[in-house]
Amino acid sequence: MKGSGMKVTVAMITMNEEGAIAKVIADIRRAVPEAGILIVDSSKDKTPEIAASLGVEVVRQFPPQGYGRAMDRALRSAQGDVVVTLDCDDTYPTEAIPEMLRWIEQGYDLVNASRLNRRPKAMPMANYAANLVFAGATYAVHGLKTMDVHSGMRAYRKTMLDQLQWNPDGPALPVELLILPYRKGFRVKDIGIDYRERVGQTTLNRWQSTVWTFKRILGLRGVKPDKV
Ligand SMILES: Nc1nc2c(ncn2[C@@H]2O[C@H](COP(=O)(O)OP(=O)(O)O)[C@@H](O)[C@H]2O)c(=O)[nH]1
Ligand SMILES: [Mg+2]
Repeated sequence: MKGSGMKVTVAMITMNEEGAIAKVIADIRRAVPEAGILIVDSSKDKTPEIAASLGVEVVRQFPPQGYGRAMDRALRSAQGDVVVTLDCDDTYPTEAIPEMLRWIEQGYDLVNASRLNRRPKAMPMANYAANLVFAGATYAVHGLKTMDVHSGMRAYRKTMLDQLQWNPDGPALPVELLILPYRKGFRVKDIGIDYRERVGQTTLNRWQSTVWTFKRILGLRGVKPDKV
């Protein structure tokens, strides 16, 4: 980021996002011109060609191995001091990236961009209600205050990621990527963002995602900080 000397990589996972990718890349470049962009791509459509033609680093993961495996690869292969993630479907506001980076500069290890500080018009009521239940459970079990454990928009300090071991298999990895660092004693910051309607089809399987959200919330109960 300008002035701070931090090297930033914006890492996205992509599956058949040819309708959105060029816009999302342009928006990222406008928001953080110095950042590198990486995609882990499992598309059958033109997404990887479009990204490569725009100078983005493309890692192919084909056939698709699911959200978790793709996100794992993205977080592990991104270079630099900070890794910013967002969906490649034009739902998240890239304008919020500089603010997220400022919080990292100020010493936070993870910034979670919450879509749910008020109800987003783009989110169906059932999803909103489910997210409130997940937030309540996360607070009850871990004491972590956030409205949005499923946000795909985050900034992670790379040295923190290097110290964490998450389970990349199964749905709802974002839940673990938020709660695990918090339990380990890293500094987690929540900011509110606006959320837009998706371009293209969702890959979300509601039932699987709900079951895995609770599995991950409960499975992390015993995690203790290894920092003092
Ligand atoms: N590489 C890769 N990307 C995926 C896979 N599944 C989903 N994605 C991408 O992950 C992001 C989030 O998925 P999305 O369908 O938007 O989930 P939603 O936000 O819960 O509706 C999008 O950018 C998808 O293209 C996968 O198996 N492999
Ligand atoms: Mg999405």
